[in-house]
Parts: sequence; C-alpha cells; structure tokens
Amino acid sequence: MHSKIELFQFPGSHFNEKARWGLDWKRVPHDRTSLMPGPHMRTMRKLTGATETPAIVDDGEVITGSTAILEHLERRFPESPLFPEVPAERERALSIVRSWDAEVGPAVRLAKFFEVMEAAYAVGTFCQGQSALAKGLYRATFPVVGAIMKRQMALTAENAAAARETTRQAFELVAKEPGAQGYLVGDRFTVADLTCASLLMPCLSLTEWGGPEDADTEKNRAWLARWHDHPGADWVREIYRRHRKA
Ligand SMILES: N[C@@H](CCC(=O)N[C@@H](CS)C(=O)NCC(=O)O)C(=O)O
Repeated sequence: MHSKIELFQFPGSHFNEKARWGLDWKRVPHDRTSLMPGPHMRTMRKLTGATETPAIVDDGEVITGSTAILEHLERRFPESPLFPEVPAERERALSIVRSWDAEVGPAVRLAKFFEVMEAAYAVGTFCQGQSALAKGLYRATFPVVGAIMKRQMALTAENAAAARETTRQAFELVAKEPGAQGYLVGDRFTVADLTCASLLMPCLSLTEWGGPEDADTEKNRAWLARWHDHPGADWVREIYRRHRKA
C-alpha cells in the first residue's frame, strides 16, 4: 500500500506548475505543502539536499525537478500518458522539454521578476495560503529577501532585455509550431505542450482555466498586457482550456 504522494511547491511558480499539472492530469491523489521563497531553503535542504522546488515524496522516495517528477509519474501511473510512444516523437518532445527547462523557464522568470518584483507582488504571489502573520513577516523582511533574489537571479536591465527576447521567441514558436490538432508533437497532448504552456504561464492570466493565482499589482497588469494579444498566447490559453482544468 503506497502512501499518498506529497508535493513541496511554490504555488505561483511555473516549474512547479508542471508538476501540479502532471499530478492533476493523471488524477493522482496527493498533498501539497506550499513554501515561501527564502524560508523554503531550510525545508528543501532537509528533504533533498538542495533548495530548488518542486520535489515530490512518493513512498519515501524523493524526486526533484519538474521533468524528473513527470517521468516518475509516467512510470507509476501509465494511464493518460504524457510521453509519446513513437521513439522519434518521444525524442522530439524531450528535446523541446529540455531546451525550455534550461532556457525559456529561467528567462520568463527573470524578465517578469525584473519588471514586477516589489513587496506587494511578493506577498500576493509567494504567500498564497499562508497565515496573516507569515504574510506580515514576509512583507517586513522583503527588502532582504528581494535583494538576495535580485543578486541570485542577476535581475539587471541587460539580462532582462535578453530574457524578454527569449520569451518573445518562445511565444513565436508556440504560435507557429503546433500541428493541425494544435499540439507540438504528434496529434495529442504531450509533455511538450504541458511544459511550454506551464513555462509561459507567468505571462498570462490563466486562473479561469486552473492556472495559479498571481498578485494583482499595477506592474503585473502591465507585464500581462505585454503578452495578452500575442498569437502564441492564444495557444497557451487553448491548451489550458482543453487540458488543465479537467
Ligand atoms: N530545472 C528545475 C528548475 C526549478 C526551479 O527553477 N525552481 C525555482 C522556482 S521556479 C526554485 O525553487 N527556486 C528557489 C531555489 O532554487 O532555491 C525544474 O525543472 O524543476
């Protein structure tokens, strides 16, 4: 008898969204522990030896990293497959996933955080589900946490401009690449669609279709408006509409 899977997550994060989506898509019963950036380090180090989220614990086994989690879920719960069976399609899907994990995900985060990061955004997005006390403490310590984030993620104007360009190219790709059925690889929903839609999620408002909550600040509204009308945004919304909420 397996114990229930536990997900350790940041509720607003796009890499974490990949893991949540995989769990939801395969209808895997699980518990979620939501952490706040900063205080998360202690919990994650104890659990995995490193600080990154997401991680799951499945019957005592700890799996870290969004794609490793999706691969683990595929092995454990083969129903509603996410990975194509045809080797060439599988390889193509994995190559999209690897390059988006390495480049697009970090770029979207950097570009967005450079534009929207301030105490109100951090509290609204990072402290979802936390107590009023935790939120108050987070707001009070934000100058320190924010400065560490800025340094660790190298949030400079120059890096943000390059990251915006990577984000724009990612939107171009999902506007042009999908086949007649609307999918990136083959004719059904795969890990490639899940990954690309999740990693562009921070650019769009997707709560209506099961995306996470995001702080409603003026800077975030301006950031979301930047991408709203891009043809690639229609693809992301459509993938969410078809496959996220269910
Ligand atoms: N390649 C990793 C990236 C995960 C990642 O960048 N996680 C971020 C949140 S979006 C994180 O936990 N950052 C805090 C830290 O590294 O301490 C994955 O696919 O899971």
